[in-house]
Amino acid sequence: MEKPRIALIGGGQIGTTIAQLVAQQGLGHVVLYDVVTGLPQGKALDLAEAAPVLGFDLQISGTNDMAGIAGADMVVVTAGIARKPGMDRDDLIGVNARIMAEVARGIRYHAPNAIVLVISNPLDAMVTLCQRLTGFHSRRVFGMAGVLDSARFASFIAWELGVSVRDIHAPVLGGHGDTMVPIVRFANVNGIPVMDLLLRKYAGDRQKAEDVMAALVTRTQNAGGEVVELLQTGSAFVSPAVSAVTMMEAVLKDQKRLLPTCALLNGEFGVRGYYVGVPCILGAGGVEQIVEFPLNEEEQQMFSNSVAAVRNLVDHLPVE
Ligand code: TXD
Repeated sequence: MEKPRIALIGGGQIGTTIAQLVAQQGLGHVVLYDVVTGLPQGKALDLAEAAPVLGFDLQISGTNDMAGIAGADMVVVTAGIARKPGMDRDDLIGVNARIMAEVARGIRYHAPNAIVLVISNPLDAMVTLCQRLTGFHSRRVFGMAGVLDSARFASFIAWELGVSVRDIHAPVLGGHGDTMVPIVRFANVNGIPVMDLLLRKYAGDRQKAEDVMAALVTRTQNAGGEVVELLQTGSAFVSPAVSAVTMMEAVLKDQKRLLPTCALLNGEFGVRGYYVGVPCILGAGGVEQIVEFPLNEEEQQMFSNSVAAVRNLVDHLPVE
């Protein structure tokens, strides 16, 4: 069966890492597009020459002409600037909105049937702009953030409890910013609530367990900035890339995965007309279902606060 054609818009840190993962996993043929002359071509050639060692028979190409993405089945957008120390994701909106305007029009023209995964920050606003300007049905345009944020939450829990990351589920919903909503109630280690394991670790000291969990939540909300401060030259790219490829695989292999996804809500969770991170079933049709569940009072407060932050950003988008 013919492999799908995957177009990566943006051949930077994340785009290049995604290209390598896609090739290694044999997910599909790759075309890397970037505006920097020679960059996508050089990165594609380098990856293509790794094929005999990595053992993939795929077409890997690079282009500075957006016509090169013609006929893509899936488009992944990482085009845009990344944060530097001291910057908030929202500080990127001016530059990245103008880039997204150009990119979205190119996708609409060259890949009108593609499913589009947006990664560029500020994520909730960029995916909104991409969907508006492509005019694609919202189930075909969605964003990656929650899988990454949940991975970070799970990592911090694993390191605190001294258990394998493979046994942890720790969903994070809401906007991809400091107001993101780790769902503590659902955080578990193979079904055992994390809070119960913290109480066990701290000999029943509930206040200590709650303080530790609060610190894990805060670290999750600030995890992107923590990497930016250490790197000084850009933001995280391996964990975002692997998170994106998980979502891509769910679509390309029609896996019906239930994953946190930045999706356009149409009344779900009491929100209409905004892209927010919520549980979704991802399959060949893209966002095939939005999975609503009742939030408790604290979760509802945090979720509403996060939606308000998204709304404030989206309602002030500089580009229509
Ligand atoms: O969870 C998430 N969604 C976030 C996303 C996690 C981490 C990083 N997040 C954001 O992804 C980050 O804040 C940036 O906005 C994007 C891409 O991050 P990356 O680290 O890959 O940035 P780079 O290395 O600067 O790469 C961006 C590339 C670069 O090569 C530019 O030349 C290119 O984008 N670029 C363009 N490509 C195509 N078309 C246009 N117009 C364009 N403008 C710049």
